[in-house]
Amino acid sequence: MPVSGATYLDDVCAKVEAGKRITDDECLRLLRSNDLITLGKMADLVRRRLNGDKTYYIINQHINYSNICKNMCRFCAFGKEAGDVKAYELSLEEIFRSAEEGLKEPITEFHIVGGLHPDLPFSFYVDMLKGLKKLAPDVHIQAFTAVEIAHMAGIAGKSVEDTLVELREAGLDSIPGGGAEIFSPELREKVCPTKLSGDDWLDVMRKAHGLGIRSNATMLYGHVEDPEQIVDHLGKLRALQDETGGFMTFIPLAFHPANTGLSELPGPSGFYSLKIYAVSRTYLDNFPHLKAFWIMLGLKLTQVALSFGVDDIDGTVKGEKITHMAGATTPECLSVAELRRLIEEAGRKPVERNTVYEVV
Ligand code: V47
Repeated sequence: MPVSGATYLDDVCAKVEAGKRITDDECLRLLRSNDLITLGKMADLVRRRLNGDKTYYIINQHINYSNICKNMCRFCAFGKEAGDVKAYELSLEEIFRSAEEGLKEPITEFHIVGGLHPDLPFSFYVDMLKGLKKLAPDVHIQAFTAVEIAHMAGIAGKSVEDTLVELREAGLDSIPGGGAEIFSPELREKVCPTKLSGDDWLDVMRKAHGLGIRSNATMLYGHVEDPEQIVDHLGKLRALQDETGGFMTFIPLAFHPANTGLSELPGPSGFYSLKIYAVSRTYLDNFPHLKAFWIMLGLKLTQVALSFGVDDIDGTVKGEKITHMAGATTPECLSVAELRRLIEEAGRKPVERNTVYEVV
């Protein structure tokens, strides 16, 4: 369906209709445009080419094993210093018990993320993976952001490659997309000065993909970033995907300000969120999927985002803590029936997937 109309985005629309890649300058123009409907139509065209009417969901469980973190990023309400009244650390037994609880549902994925704990030994992470695989050999383990993996390599005194190989041998199946934030060093200096650099985040992913470990990628938006920094972030992801093909999905994460060091900010509007989703879908032509993490985006906007490029709404998501500690008002989890209703009402076809997008 043609998307061009008499607007100043006509030339970009024509390129998208012809299946051509848009440039960084064109991406910037899209981000600066307020013609949301045209942006949505372009994104919907790309989405339909890649995924038809399908919208994916997964039955999964999140395990946030500890919030003790030596980074203390300003946008994060989850990370706490050891000794803080809100700091916690699950033992391996508690992690396995929480997994057993999750296994009462037909889950196909454990999604595991934590803070950068200064003291836990590398063996803790290896034993966690081994124990979970023993408990549920068929459940995919998507665990540890690139930032955690670089941290573990430092703790273990190993290279990133050797760390990844050892984690994979213990049960790691793929890597979630967290920790990317916005790659710009100037922005990182303002909001997460001690965190792994953007280039190093990309390098961990390059190495993982080189070993055949697939991953996701994220972008935290709606804080102090500018359009140029967004284009730079998306550009680096598109280039790495051209090189490795190892990314499965891109997930823009809507910033939640409550209880963070940036609590004076309002957080992203609905208009801005839909623009970010639509432009990401159109620009990242080599990413097969675009995910709306409903916990962060909210249920109503997630449903609307299905017309702005999104083909995946994550899943039942039991046990998520990162967003809820930052004031998210979304439910703690959703049932399959609720997920399917949300998708069907938007005129899409719900499809249960596993982590690597095989139909369940
Ligand atoms: O890296 C932290 C973000 C990420 C806040 O790969 C915040 O499928 C909003 O990456 N407001 C961790 N976001 C979670 C994550 C994720 C989530 C769901 C699916 C996948 C996937 C990955 O959460 C962090 C950071 O970017 N975050 N604090 C906040 N206040």
